[in-house]
Amino acid sequence: MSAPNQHEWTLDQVVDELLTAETERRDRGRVVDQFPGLDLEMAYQAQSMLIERKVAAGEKIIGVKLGLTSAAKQQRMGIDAPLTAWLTDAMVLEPGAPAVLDELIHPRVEPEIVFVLGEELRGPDVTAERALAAVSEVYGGYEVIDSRFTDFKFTLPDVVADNASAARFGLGSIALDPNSLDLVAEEAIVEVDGSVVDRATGAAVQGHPAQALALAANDLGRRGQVLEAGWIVLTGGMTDAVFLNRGSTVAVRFANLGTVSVSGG
Ligand code: OOG
Ligand code: MG
Repeated sequence: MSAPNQHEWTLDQVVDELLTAETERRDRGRVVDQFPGLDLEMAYQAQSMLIERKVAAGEKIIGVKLGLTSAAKQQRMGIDAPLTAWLTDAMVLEPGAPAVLDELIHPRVEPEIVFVLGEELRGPDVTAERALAAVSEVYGGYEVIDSRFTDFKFTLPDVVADNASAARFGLGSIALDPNSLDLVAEEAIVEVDGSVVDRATGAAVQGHPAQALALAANDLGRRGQVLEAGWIVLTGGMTDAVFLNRGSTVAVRFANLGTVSVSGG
């Protein structure tokens, strides 16, 4: 559905542009420049339309991701507000599977604490405690982000419309009960080809990754949407993301959640 607005363009055009960039693996300029007046609310509408198009093409929604939940990410991207976006089954990389660089534009990898929901979460007014109580399993994971914008340069409406640079993600093989570890203290060490490049603890993610989960539930709740039982939630990059080069491996060593890695293939 094309939401009418007072501009000379439609949200369908915004979605067309972003999907074309993704399909043709071409980075492009910001959509806020091409479509003047594109605000945050319209950007979330465009994001919904974009994901509806993917669903119509056969992809299945399997969860949500948060973006820009840590100071490291916010500072790098120059945006100090978290955002939510969608995960589909087409984004999943099985353990050991490479991120195929020919399918991507300029992928970067970031460490993420990942939740699987045992029950639905419906905002608004979801607290971190309530959010954590809905979690059945915690994983150590990574996300491969791949902004459709040149040099990852974007404003908040741009990155929201672009489904928060979502491209690929993977989970480790260890699933823990959320009550069995201290998520604030859980450390992730990021290595590129065996050299440590960055590290952070779960405290980096909104003080506690469950705060990020509550934020997602409340954000979706305001738009009349629900986090469903069984869904995967990426709580946001704990550190700045690192470029993924061909033949190179990015590994994330979590203190208790095991090691996950991805190579550029
Ligand atoms: C936007 C997506 C941010 C995260 O975890 O913070 C994100 C970007 O950095 O391109 O996925
Ligand atoms: Mg991320």
